[in-house]
Amino acid sequence: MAIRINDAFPYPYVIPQAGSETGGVALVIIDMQKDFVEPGGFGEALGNEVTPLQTIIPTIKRLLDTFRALGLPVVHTREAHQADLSDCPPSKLKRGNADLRIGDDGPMGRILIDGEPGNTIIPELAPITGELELTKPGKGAFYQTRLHDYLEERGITHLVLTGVTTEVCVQTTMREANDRGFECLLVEDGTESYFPAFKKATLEMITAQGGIVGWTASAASVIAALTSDEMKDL
Ligand code: C5J
Repeated sequence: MAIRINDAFPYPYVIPQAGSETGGVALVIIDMQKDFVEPGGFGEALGNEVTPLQTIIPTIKRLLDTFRALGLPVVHTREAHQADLSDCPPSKLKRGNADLRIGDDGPMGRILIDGEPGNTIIPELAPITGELELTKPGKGAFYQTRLHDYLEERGITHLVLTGVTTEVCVQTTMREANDRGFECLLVEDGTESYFPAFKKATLEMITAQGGIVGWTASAASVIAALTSDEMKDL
């Protein structure tokens, strides 16, 4: 049974046979980890005001609840490095002039290191059993991860993307996914940036030229389409 988001931009977004073995949709939640969303983490160390990122938490939670209720796959990512930093290229380690760098001790443990308190997903959106929680050393969720195999094994063709930050890890992931043949929709009110102008520009550039990278829609539109009567029959 197809689902259709009629008011997606730049034109309706259709997921054929959602929930079946031959097609399907997954929710991807990018990097909703304390490092970026809470004070004392990497985001703040880079000089950003982090509270604007917290405004999307209830919206993502509504999407998460919907996907969970329908038994649809959910993928959570964390930008994370191994404790010995062997997966962090020197270019990334040295970039910028922040007081705290990747691997340094911060108020929430070592910055951007897997297993540290700051590297955990915020409790409101914490993964549950059966959901994929991926660590990724890059901005994109496909780089040096098993995400592509995971999606292919489950016949997932369509991705609904959320998370932070819009123009960095979210956009990189959407572009990687697009190049791999996935049909991607970015949830307009389910993603946020430290820079409002960058969020706006990202939404515009991915949907320009007939959806050169993909679609956007509001969380309400996605939820309404997923919970329509057709979907309830699945
Ligand atoms: C950044 C991310 N902004 N998750 N990471 O460095 O977007």
